Amino acid sequence: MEKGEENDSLLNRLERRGVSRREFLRVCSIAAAAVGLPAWTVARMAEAASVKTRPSVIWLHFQECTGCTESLLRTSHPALSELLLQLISLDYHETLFAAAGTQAEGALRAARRKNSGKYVCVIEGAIPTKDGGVYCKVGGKTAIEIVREVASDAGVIVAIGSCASWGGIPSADPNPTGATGVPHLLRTADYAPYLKGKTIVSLPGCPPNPYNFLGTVLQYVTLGTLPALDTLGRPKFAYARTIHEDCPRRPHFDAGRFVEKFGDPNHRLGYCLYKTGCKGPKTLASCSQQHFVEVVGAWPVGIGHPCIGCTEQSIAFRVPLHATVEIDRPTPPDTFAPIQHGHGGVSPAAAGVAGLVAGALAGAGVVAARKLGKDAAGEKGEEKEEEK
Ligand code: FSX
Ligand code: SF4
Ligand code: F3S
Repeated sequence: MEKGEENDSLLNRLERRGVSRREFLRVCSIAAAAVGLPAWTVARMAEAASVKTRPSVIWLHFQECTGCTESLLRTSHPALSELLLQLISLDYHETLFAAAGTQAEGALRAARRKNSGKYVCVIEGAIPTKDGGVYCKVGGKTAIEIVREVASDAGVIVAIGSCASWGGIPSADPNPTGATGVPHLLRTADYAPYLKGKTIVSLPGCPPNPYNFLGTVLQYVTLGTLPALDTLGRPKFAYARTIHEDCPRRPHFDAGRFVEKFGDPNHRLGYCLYKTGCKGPKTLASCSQQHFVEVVGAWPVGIGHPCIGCTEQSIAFRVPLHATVEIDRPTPPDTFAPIQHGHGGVSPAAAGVAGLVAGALAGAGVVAARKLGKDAAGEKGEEKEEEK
């Protein structure tokens, strides 16, 4: 933001940069559609943009890799991340701040004072609790102290990424620093008084899909409400369905077409990655519907690697990457998502029909179980027959 612009509305600031109201509304429409907000919220975004006050956001970093911030800034449609940064007043963010040292600490104090009780406190990274929390200090204070202070004055708290949501990589066994997530820390007896009944929104993922943050913030800015949350504080719009339910490779799963090992012909054909350890059937996340950085296919399964269940505390960094998980609900859906192009081989229609026929004839649960138990050689021969 340029000097002197702090008190001007977003629309005025954009207009000075040559961005018309029409263009702004177009970007708002894309953003609203991407995160599942109704079309009428676009008008609310325009209203929010024409007022001078924007919600203050204080963004803290602890034990993490900064991938959450990086993925948010790497949206290939720059207008989306720009829109987000323009709709909020990012008053403190160690990665994006030009200021450092006492100047940065002063900015944090000032933002807390000015917006006490109202600001959004975003926390990225896990919090080490062992040995008094000495394993992560910023400006001479432990992460525990900083969370306690900043969270106690916040209006709402957002734990972004798996590290902040439940501990993530830093909490992997043997968890030498006693790393834990924000909800767990702030709900333990010693720290619960600082929470003062505030809502904690959790956006797990390593990194989380940027749209989950974008959708949460857009709703907060435009409607003044938070999205519906599940019992773990995760927005239902992004964490109510498993990866497996909407996976473009699902027709292959239902038809019993599996990659047996990385680089085999089935891998090149884009078959299902279940046998190479895909955790999609046990992972609640929206990646299979909402790919990253607006690039079609930019998500783990889309580039040929199994989902490692990075949103799930009981799976990520605990269950070996390529170990298979049990299938809870093997029954196929009535309709199939299109198979991704670019992997060659099976046409979307052919694989979809194969899945439907198999499901209709014997029930895909039976088919999948049968296929899962088959040896690779026999299965390949059968699939060749099916493709003819
Ligand atoms: Fe990294 Fe964020 Fe993973 Fe953690 O993401 S992408 S280690 S969830 O806190 O920066
Ligand atoms: Fe997709 Fe993985 Fe499910 Fe296969 S097991 S359909 S790759 S989510
Ligand atoms: Fe994570 Fe699986 Fe999505 S590994 S990024 S939840 S596909």
